[in-house]
Amino acid sequence: MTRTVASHAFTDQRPGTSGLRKKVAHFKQPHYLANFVQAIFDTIDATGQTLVVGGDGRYFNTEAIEIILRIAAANGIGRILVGQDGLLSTPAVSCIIRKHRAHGGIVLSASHNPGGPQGDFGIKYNIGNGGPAPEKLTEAIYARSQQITGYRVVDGDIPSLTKPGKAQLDAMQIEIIDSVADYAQLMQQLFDFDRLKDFIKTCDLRFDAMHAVTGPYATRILGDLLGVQRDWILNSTPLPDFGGGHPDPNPAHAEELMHLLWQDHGPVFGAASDGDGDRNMILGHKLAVSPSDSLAVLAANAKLVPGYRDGITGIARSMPTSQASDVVAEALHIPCFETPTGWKFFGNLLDANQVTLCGEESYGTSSNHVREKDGLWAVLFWLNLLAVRGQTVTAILKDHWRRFGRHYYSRHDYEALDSNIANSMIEELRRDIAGLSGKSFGARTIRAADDFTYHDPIDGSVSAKQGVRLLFEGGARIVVRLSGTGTEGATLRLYLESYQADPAKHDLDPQLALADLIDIAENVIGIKRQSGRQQPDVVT
Ligand code: VG1
Ligand code: CO
Repeated sequence: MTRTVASHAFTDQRPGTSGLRKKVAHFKQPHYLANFVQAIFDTIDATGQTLVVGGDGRYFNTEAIEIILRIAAANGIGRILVGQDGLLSTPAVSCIIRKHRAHGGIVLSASHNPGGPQGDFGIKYNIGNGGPAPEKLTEAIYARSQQITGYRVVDGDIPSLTKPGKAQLDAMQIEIIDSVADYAQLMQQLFDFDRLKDFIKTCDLRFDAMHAVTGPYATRILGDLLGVQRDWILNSTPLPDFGGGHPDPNPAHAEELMHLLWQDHGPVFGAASDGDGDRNMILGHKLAVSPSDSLAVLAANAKLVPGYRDGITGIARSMPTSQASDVVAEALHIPCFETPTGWKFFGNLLDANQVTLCGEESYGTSSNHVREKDGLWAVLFWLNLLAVRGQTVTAILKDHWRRFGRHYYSRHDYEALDSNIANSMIEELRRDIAGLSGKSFGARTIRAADDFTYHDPIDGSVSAKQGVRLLFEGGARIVVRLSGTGTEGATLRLYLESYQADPAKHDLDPQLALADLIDIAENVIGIKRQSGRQQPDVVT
């Protein structure tokens, strides 16, 4: 039976970089999640259609799925595919939407943010191409959420999600599906699994699932299909609080893996994935690959991997991501696009076949096989490259730098700043932009400065205020923007990049190579001066 529950609008339901993210306690307020879900259904019109639903298994995942199922049934959704145990990685949702021609899907995740009762929760709508809803749609959902006065629900038994099978909720069919099968099949189409199996017998490696959603995927694909030893797949059981950790695969948060790779006779390959399985970190022995470099290396070597044997049509990177991939695109005579931060901006370019590979500096890389970034895909891509080239990660990276030059790169995050201070810092910088070009600081001269505006070449939409850029002669850059995924105060991200062509200077610590830019950033923006912070919270 369908009934309507009266509620009132919440003013803070505008999705950020990747969906709506708030503290768990905020999401658990009566009607908060239900309102947003009703706003999605009011906006998309999926009556009689198929949707996909799953999450990264964090605290509140199962309760949220139950709420979504009740509202979906009451809104006339025909069929819902739900991941077993409520689990689906973000790239798997994308894969399943595409394969089963679903109308769209709902991803429950706050990605790399910590989970548990005190942690974060999130919800995101993906469209029929498998990718995050574009801004036009997220804005429409937000607008609807501001007018909502109630939502519809169906009462009745919700099936247990622990086993694959079919059930009914009112007129809606619920299909509980194997969370891994479709995704694993796609990976087998893209990579040379026979070769990988042989290679893996010879390779000392570790994969860290960080107690997040990639556990079951890594166990099936790396373990069962490729023969990686079980104890080399670390933290493979998804936990509602990610074992108390921060499921962000970077050198700062993947401490256990870093420790193993930095041992004298440690493994030669290491990788990790985030809460929802869309990020990846790649490590060699005592070496962390910068995500921007990773995109460039994959692009330069794509033809060695079966799924990309015919070459790539183009590359897209988010604006703050280093220009390492631009240099590769130039050498390959293919276009390179610069988009705002967030995977939703890659969808149009991928759908129009303008690009094959996409990447972000925030440990995100993927291709046209789905419309999300894809952690395990990047790991398999690297392993396939190592197998074909018969070289270590370190050798491949150094060879890449010799050929294309090195883009030293780093991101400094200042977390949970007072929002007023952070906003006024950015506003002040915007006011100063006009006067900055032509200014010199030591050996560096600012060639141009602006606040990045993106003109989508496919649908003509315009996204302004995407980050302040200081562009220096010779290609160095300083970029500053505020995060759109945080849930506490404001997080300010400072991105630093400097190009070095000379191979004799390719072995510096990035913080040293970027030291003068770091000083210039402080001089111009004054983050430390204005926030009172002595240093960034996270350096990657
Ligand atoms: C961050 C990253 C961005 C990424 C987004 C979602 O956004 O910088 O590159 O797309 O997280 O990643 P922001 O606005 O905080 O800088 V995930 O793995 O949350 O889906
Ligand atoms: Co993520």
